[in-house]
Amino acid sequence: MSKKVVLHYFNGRGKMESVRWLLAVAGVEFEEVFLTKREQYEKLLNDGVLMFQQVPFVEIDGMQLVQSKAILNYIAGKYNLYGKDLKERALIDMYTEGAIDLMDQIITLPFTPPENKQKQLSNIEEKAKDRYLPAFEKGLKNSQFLVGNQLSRADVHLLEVILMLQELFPTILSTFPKIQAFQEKMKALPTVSKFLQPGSARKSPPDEAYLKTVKEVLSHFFK
Ligand SMILES: N[C@@H](CCC(=O)N[C@@H](CS)C(=O)NCC(=O)O)C(=O)O
Repeated sequence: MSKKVVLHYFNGRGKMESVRWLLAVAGVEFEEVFLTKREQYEKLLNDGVLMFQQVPFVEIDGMQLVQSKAILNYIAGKYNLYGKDLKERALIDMYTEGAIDLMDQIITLPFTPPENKQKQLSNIEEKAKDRYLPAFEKGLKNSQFLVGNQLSRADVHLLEVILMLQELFPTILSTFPKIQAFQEKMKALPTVSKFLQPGSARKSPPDEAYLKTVKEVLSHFFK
Protein backbone atom coordinates (compact mmCIF):
# COMPACT_ATOMS: atom_id res chain seq x y z
CA MET A 1 0.00 0.00 0.00
CA SER A 2 1.13 3.51 -0.82
CA LYS A 3 3.15 5.41 1.79
CA LYS A 4 1.83 8.68 0.44
CA VAL A 5 -1.15 10.41 1.93
CA VAL A 6 -3.87 10.39 -0.72
CA LEU A 7 -7.13 12.31 -0.47
CA HIS A 8 -10.11 11.17 -2.49
CA TYR A 9 -12.75 13.86 -2.85
CA PHE A 10 -14.08 16.52 -5.17
CA ASN A 11 -11.91 19.38 -6.40
CA GLY A 12 -13.59 21.64 -3.88
CA ARG A 13 -13.81 22.34 -0.19
CA GLY A 14 -16.73 20.42 1.29
CA LYS A 15 -15.86 18.08 4.12
CA MET A 16 -12.29 17.54 2.92
CA GLU A 17 -11.05 21.12 3.28
CA SER A 18 -10.38 20.86 7.02
CA VAL A 19 -8.29 17.74 6.32
CA ARG A 20 -6.27 19.70 3.75
CA TRP A 21 -5.83 22.53 6.26
CA LEU A 22 -4.64 20.25 9.04
CA LEU A 23 -2.19 18.37 6.82
CA ALA A 24 -0.86 21.64 5.41
CA VAL A 25 -0.31 23.14 8.87
CA ALA A 26 1.37 19.91 10.00
CA GLY A 27 3.67 20.22 6.98
CA VAL A 28 2.53 16.89 5.51
CA GLU A 29 2.58 16.51 1.75
CA PHE A 30 -0.40 14.85 0.15
CA GLU A 31 -1.80 13.88 -3.20
CA GLU A 32 -5.36 14.26 -4.34
CA VAL A 33 -7.60 12.18 -6.56
CA PHE A 34 -10.54 14.29 -7.64
CA LEU A 35 -13.90 12.68 -8.20
CA THR A 36 -15.27 14.03 -11.44
CA LYS A 37 -17.37 11.09 -12.66
CA ARG A 38 -20.01 8.89 -11.07
CA GLU A 39 -17.98 5.82 -12.20
CA GLN A 40 -15.07 6.79 -9.93
CA TYR A 41 -17.39 6.85 -6.94
CA GLU A 42 -18.92 3.53 -8.00
CA LYS A 43 -15.45 2.01 -8.29
CA LEU A 44 -14.62 3.09 -4.73
CA LEU A 45 -17.91 1.49 -3.63
CA ASN A 46 -17.11 -1.72 -5.52
CA ASP A 47 -13.59 -1.77 -4.08
CA GLY A 48 -15.18 -1.74 -0.63
CA VAL A 49 -13.18 1.22 0.68
CA LEU A 50 -16.10 3.49 1.57
CA MET A 51 -17.35 2.05 4.85
CA PHE A 52 -20.50 4.17 4.83
CA GLN A 53 -20.63 4.80 1.06
CA GLN A 54 -19.44 8.35 1.65
CA VAL A 55 -16.39 10.48 0.97
CA PRO A 56 -14.06 12.01 2.28
CA PHE A 57 -11.82 8.96 1.88
CA VAL A 58 -8.15 9.21 2.87
CA GLU A 59 -5.29 6.75 2.48
CA ILE A 60 -2.78 7.34 5.24
CA ASP A 61 -0.20 5.18 7.01
CA GLY A 62 -1.52 2.01 5.40
CA MET A 63 -5.09 2.75 6.46
CA GLN A 64 -8.15 3.54 4.40
CA LEU A 65 -10.05 6.08 6.46
CA VAL A 66 -13.50 7.56 6.05
CA GLN A 67 -15.52 9.83 8.34
CA SER A 68 -13.98 13.29 8.38
CA LYS A 69 -13.83 13.52 12.17
CA ALA A 70 -11.95 10.22 12.45
CA ILE A 71 -9.53 11.43 9.79
CA LEU A 72 -9.00 14.77 11.51
CA ASN A 73 -8.58 13.15 14.94
CA TYR A 74 -5.88 10.85 13.57
CA ILE A 75 -3.95 13.66 11.89
CA ALA A 76 -4.25 15.92 14.95
CA GLY A 77 -3.03 13.14 17.27
CA LYS A 78 -0.16 12.13 15.04
CA TYR A 79 1.13 15.65 14.41
CA ASN A 80 0.89 17.01 17.94
CA LEU A 81 -2.08 19.27 17.30
CA TYR A 82 -4.25 17.70 20.00
CA GLY A 83 -3.05 19.25 23.28
CA LYS A 84 -0.73 17.97 25.97
CA ASP A 85 -3.20 15.87 27.94
CA LEU A 86 -6.79 14.57 27.96
CA LYS A 87 -8.16 17.72 29.59
CA GLU A 88 -6.68 19.94 26.90
CA ARG A 89 -7.98 17.50 24.35
CA ALA A 90 -11.53 17.83 25.72
CA LEU A 91 -11.34 21.62 25.39
CA ILE A 92 -9.88 21.32 21.91
CA ASP A 93 -12.76 19.01 21.00
CA MET A 94 -15.31 21.56 22.21
CA TYR A 95 -13.83 24.37 20.11
CA THR A 96 -13.41 21.99 17.19
CA GLU A 97 -17.04 20.89 17.29
CA GLY A 98 -18.20 24.52 17.44
CA ALA A 99 -16.08 25.43 14.42
CA ILE A 100 -17.29 22.36 12.52
CA ASP A 101 -20.96 23.07 13.35
CA LEU A 102 -20.55 26.52 11.85
CA MET A 103 -18.56 25.26 8.86
CA ASP A 104 -21.20 22.63 8.11
CA GLN A 105 -23.82 25.36 7.76
CA ILE A 106 -21.58 27.27 5.34
CA ILE A 107 -20.68 24.15 3.34
CA THR A 108 -24.33 23.25 2.77
CA LEU A 109 -25.36 26.79 1.82
CA PRO A 110 -24.69 26.40 -1.94
CA PHE A 111 -26.90 23.30 -1.99
CA THR A 112 -29.80 25.14 -0.38
CA PRO A 113 -32.78 25.83 -2.69
CA PRO A 114 -32.63 29.44 -3.96
CA GLU A 115 -35.82 30.42 -2.12
CA ASN A 116 -34.25 29.45 1.24
CA LYS A 117 -30.76 30.80 0.64
CA GLN A 118 -31.18 34.31 2.04
CA LYS A 119 -32.76 32.98 5.20
CA GLN A 120 -29.96 30.46 5.66
CA LEU A 121 -27.34 33.17 5.03
CA SER A 122 -28.91 35.46 7.65
CA ASN A 123 -29.09 32.57 10.07
CA ILE A 124 -25.38 31.83 9.62
CA GLU A 125 -24.47 35.48 10.18
CA GLU A 126 -26.59 35.76 13.29
CA LYS A 127 -25.31 32.50 14.79
CA ALA A 128 -21.72 33.43 13.99
CA LYS A 129 -22.02 36.87 15.64
CA ASP A 130 -24.11 35.88 18.64
CA ARG A 131 -23.01 32.37 19.43
CA TYR A 132 -19.74 31.19 17.89
CA LEU A 133 -17.46 34.21 17.52
CA PRO A 134 -18.09 35.45 21.10
CA ALA A 135 -17.05 32.01 22.40
CA PHE A 136 -13.83 32.04 20.37
CA GLU A 137 -13.13 35.67 21.33
CA LYS A 138 -13.44 34.67 24.99
CA GLY A 139 -11.18 31.66 24.42
CA LEU A 140 -8.47 33.98 23.10
CA LYS A 141 -8.76 36.47 25.97
CA ASN A 142 -5.50 35.55 27.70
CA SER A 143 -3.60 33.61 25.09
CA GLN A 144 -2.71 33.62 21.45
CA PHE A 145 -3.98 30.02 21.24
CA LEU A 146 -7.42 28.69 22.08
CA VAL A 147 -6.12 25.91 24.33
CA GLY A 148 -2.92 25.78 26.39
CA ASN A 149 0.24 27.45 25.24
CA GLN A 150 0.68 25.78 21.89
CA LEU A 151 -0.95 25.57 18.50
CA SER A 152 -3.69 22.96 18.25
CA ARG A 153 -6.18 21.80 15.67
CA ALA A 154 -8.75 24.08 17.33
CA ASP A 155 -6.73 27.10 16.15
CA VAL A 156 -6.47 25.68 12.64
CA HIS A 157 -10.23 25.05 12.44
CA LEU A 158 -10.92 28.53 13.83
CA LEU A 159 -8.74 30.13 11.18
CA GLU A 160 -10.45 28.13 8.46
CA VAL A 161 -13.93 29.10 9.60
CA ILE A 162 -13.20 32.80 10.06
CA LEU A 163 -11.75 32.97 6.55
CA MET A 164 -14.93 31.31 5.26
CA LEU A 165 -17.09 33.74 7.20
CA GLN A 166 -15.19 36.75 5.88
CA GLU A 167 -15.82 35.61 2.31
CA LEU A 168 -19.55 35.88 3.06
CA PHE A 169 -19.53 38.81 5.50
CA PRO A 170 -16.35 40.87 4.99
CA THR A 171 -16.67 42.97 8.17
CA ILE A 172 -17.85 40.24 10.51
CA LEU A 173 -14.71 40.34 12.68
CA SER A 174 -14.89 44.10 13.30
CA THR A 175 -16.20 43.65 16.85
CA PHE A 176 -13.86 40.75 17.68
CA PRO A 177 -10.39 42.23 18.23
CA LYS A 178 -8.82 39.11 19.74
CA ILE A 179 -9.90 37.01 16.78
CA GLN A 180 -8.52 39.64 14.40
CA ALA A 181 -5.13 39.56 16.15
CA PHE A 182 -5.26 35.75 16.19
CA GLN A 183 -5.91 35.72 12.46
CA GLU A 184 -2.87 37.88 11.74
CA LYS A 185 -0.60 35.70 13.88
CA MET A 186 -1.89 32.52 12.32
CA LYS A 187 -1.44 33.86 8.81
CA ALA A 188 2.20 34.58 9.59
CA LEU A 189 2.99 30.93 10.41
CA PRO A 190 5.13 29.59 7.55
CA THR A 191 2.91 26.57 6.82
CA VAL A 192 -0.24 28.69 6.94
CA SER A 193 1.24 31.43 4.80
CA LYS A 194 2.28 28.79 2.23
CA PHE A 195 -1.20 27.25 2.20
CA LEU A 196 -2.76 30.67 1.64
CA GLN A 197 -0.63 31.30 -1.46
CA PRO A 198 -2.27 30.86 -4.87
CA GLY A 199 -1.46 27.45 -6.32
CA SER A 200 -1.60 25.60 -3.00
CA ALA A 201 -4.00 22.70 -2.37
CA ARG A 202 -6.43 25.10 -0.70
CA LYS A 203 -9.69 25.16 -2.60
CA SER A 204 -11.71 28.15 -3.79
CA PRO A 205 -15.24 28.81 -2.62
CA PRO A 206 -17.76 26.55 -4.37
CA ASP A 207 -18.78 27.55 -7.88
CA GLU A 208 -21.37 26.21 -10.32
CA ALA A 209 -18.93 23.67 -11.82
CA TYR A 210 -18.22 22.21 -8.38
CA LEU A 211 -21.92 21.96 -7.54
CA LYS A 212 -22.64 20.26 -10.86
CA THR A 213 -19.88 17.69 -10.31
CA VAL A 214 -20.99 16.87 -6.77
CA LYS A 215 -24.57 16.43 -7.93
CA GLU A 216 -23.51 14.17 -10.82
CA VAL A 217 -21.13 12.01 -8.80
CA LEU A 218 -23.58 11.68 -5.91
CA SER A 219 -26.65 11.50 -8.16
CA HIS A 220 -28.30 8.94 -5.81
CA PHE A 221 -28.19 11.56 -3.06
CA PHE A 222 -29.55 14.47 -5.07
CA LYS A 223 -32.34 12.67 -6.93
N1 LIG B 1 -20.13 12.00 8.61
C1 LIG B 1 -19.49 11.94 7.33
C2 LIG B 1 -20.38 12.59 6.29
C3 LIG B 1 -19.76 12.49 4.92
C4 LIG B 1 -20.70 12.94 3.83
O1 LIG B 1 -21.82 13.43 4.06
N2 LIG B 1 -20.21 12.81 2.61
C5 LIG B 1 -20.97 13.16 1.44
C6 LIG B 1 -20.11 14.02 0.53
S1 LIG B 1 -19.54 15.45 1.37
C7 LIG B 1 -21.29 11.86 0.72
O2 LIG B 1 -20.42 11.11 0.38
N3 LIG B 1 -22.60 11.63 0.51
C8 LIG B 1 -23.08 10.47 -0.19
C9 LIG B 1 -24.11 9.73 0.61
O3 LIG B 1 -24.34 10.07 1.80
O4 LIG B 1 -24.69 8.79 0.06
C10 LIG B 1 -18.12 12.64 7.40
O5 LIG B 1 -18.00 13.59 8.16
O6 LIG B 1 -17.20 12.21 6.70
